[in-house]
Amino acid sequence: MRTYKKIMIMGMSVIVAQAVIATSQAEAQEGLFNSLDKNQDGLISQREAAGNTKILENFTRVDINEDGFLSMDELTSSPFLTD
Ligand SMILES: [Ca+2]
Ligand SMILES: [Ca+2]
Repeated sequence: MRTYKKIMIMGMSVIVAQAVIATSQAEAQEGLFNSLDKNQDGLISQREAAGNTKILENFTRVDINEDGFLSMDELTSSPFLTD
């Protein structure tokens, strides 16, 4: 029974740690988004993306709805920008 409890606690710690990592990544991307969105219209244009090589290189792939701008959702859900 004690072993079972230990395993439960270990498992829960892993889940909590993963949630913390996921949250900090999302926060980092939000911070990145806000710093790139110079005119603060809630979208990143190709010109604004010029400040970040990684985003610029993946711009067309991150721009899921192909409107020529990156929204916060497109940026945070993109698999191309994670390290
Ligand atoms: Ca903008
Ligand atoms: Ca878009």
